Amino acid sequence: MKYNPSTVEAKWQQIWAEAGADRGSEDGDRPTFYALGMFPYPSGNLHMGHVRNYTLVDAIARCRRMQGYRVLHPMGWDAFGLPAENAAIERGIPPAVWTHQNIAQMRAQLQALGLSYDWEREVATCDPDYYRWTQWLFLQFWEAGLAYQKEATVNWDPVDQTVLANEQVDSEGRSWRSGALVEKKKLRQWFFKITDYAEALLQDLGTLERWPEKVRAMQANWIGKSLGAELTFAVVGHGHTITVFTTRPDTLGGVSYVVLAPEHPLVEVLTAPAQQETVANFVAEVARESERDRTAEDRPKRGVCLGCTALNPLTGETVPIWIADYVLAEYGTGAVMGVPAHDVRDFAFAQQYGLPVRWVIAPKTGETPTGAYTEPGVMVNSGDLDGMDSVTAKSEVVRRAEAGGWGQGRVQYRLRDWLISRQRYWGCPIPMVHCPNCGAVPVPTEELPVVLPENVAFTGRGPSPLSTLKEWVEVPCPACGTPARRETDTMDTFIDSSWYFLRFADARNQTCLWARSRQRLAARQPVCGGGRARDFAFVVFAVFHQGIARSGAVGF
Ligand code: ANZ
Ligand code: ZN
Repeated sequence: MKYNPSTVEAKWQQIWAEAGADRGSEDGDRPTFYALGMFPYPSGNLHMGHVRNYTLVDAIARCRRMQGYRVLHPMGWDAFGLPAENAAIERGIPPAVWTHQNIAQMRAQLQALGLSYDWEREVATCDPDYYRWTQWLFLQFWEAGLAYQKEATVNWDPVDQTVLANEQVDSEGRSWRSGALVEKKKLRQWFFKITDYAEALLQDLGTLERWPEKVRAMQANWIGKSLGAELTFAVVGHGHTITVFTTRPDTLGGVSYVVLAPEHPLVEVLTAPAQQETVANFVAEVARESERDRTAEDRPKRGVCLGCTALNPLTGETVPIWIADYVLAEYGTGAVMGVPAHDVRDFAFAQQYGLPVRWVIAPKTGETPTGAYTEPGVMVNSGDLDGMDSVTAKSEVVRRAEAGGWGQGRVQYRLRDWLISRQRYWGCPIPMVHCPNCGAVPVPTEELPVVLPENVAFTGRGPSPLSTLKEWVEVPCPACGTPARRETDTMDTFIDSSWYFLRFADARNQTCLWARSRQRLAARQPVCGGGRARDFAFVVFAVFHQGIARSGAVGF
């Protein structure tokens, strides 16, 4: 007999489907197992990477079933995102239509492969039934003070008058569509306050059993905990002070200059009249550079001096104040004490601009360093600290700073709050309304979902089609009834995909995100009903953990 896969396999797949062979069973005392493969973006067709990945998970799921486990093996779609908008612009197909066509196509392909999914639990993040709970999560965060707005820099296309995603800016800094040089512009954006969880996330990396060490190390670096100090330098002849963040208070005696980020609020105030033009030009130039370029190791560091000086709180010496591209506004205090003798970047900067280099830590081997010496050693050229071990000197300088009122010890995390606003159409609407009287007002949970309108005109130019859709945007304020405007930003798609593994456990629940009774299936804490605060903390934790894991994994 000839083996004809398309008839034999189709026949048995049909029989398995009718028998519910792959359904995640919810009763019985058998042990549970959750076989979760990362759900795909519905780009159109499966590729071999999908086949490889999903076949592996399927083999595990089948093996566990044979071993007697009740297995949860779901599949769904990470269905919001930019490619659907691009397809709409290029081919004139609405993003929703394009996405659903792709889902149908890829589902059929997965089914033809005979993968043992429980299709009754299928979810797509672009379905109101799913994103209603994404919005619900947002409102929980808002209530808990974990969702907030602040100004942040976006890529602005001055020709199309639109915000661009990083992927829409080419390597020369031009817009993919208009070709215009992309500008940086400040807009009010929504953030999740994940930094509140920095320490907890870091501590809990230790509980991830059997995770590869390199993955845990990557996550730890992403959180980037630094122990250091904030030290204050008085500006000579001004009432102002500059506070720097340093991980090396032991090198305070070796400071040759103080350097601010070009965006630092004191730059304008401190610049000497003679330097004003040079400084303004430099600030404008740096504003056009990306953070990656600014911090690249192999690139010359550039800066200009402001024409004023600061007082070293330890030695009483005065040092010049500069601004430089390698100092970032958002990290630490946006100001650095420059110690060329012990920091590689500062050394390069000092070489470039002829600033002095003074070693205050000597290697214990007795050698004389020629470049930046970054290891611990023995204190030299530091007055009464001389001879002290540099590690001891670190805490001694902090102690003196605290006693003298010119500084204090501080923990700094590299992790930043999560910028979740996207000025895009094809995403989960942020369920907020802006009222002229009340400010930002949450949409009441009973009114969720805030449905994304699907009949929109798509040109790819100008602002997001959402913001021009009058009948959608104009709503009464939920609190006072005054005419108000819906938030037109949508959420970063990483939020949609940060919690889907929870929804699979209870995919059809209409009254909550995930009910307590499904606890055993997913073998985790529930998030519905009483004990909200604690449950909620968990979701935040889970959501953020995933969010960070993923953003770390793709390296941004
Ligand atoms: C003086 C110093 C001397 C430093 C020395 C290092 C070595 P991590 O470990 O990543 O936290 N820094 C602080 N704020 C900065 C900013 N906004 N932009 C760029 N650099 C900044 O790095 C902390 C060190 O990075 C700080 O310690 C500061 O340089 C620099 F021998 O202060 B250090
Ligand atoms: Zn109002």
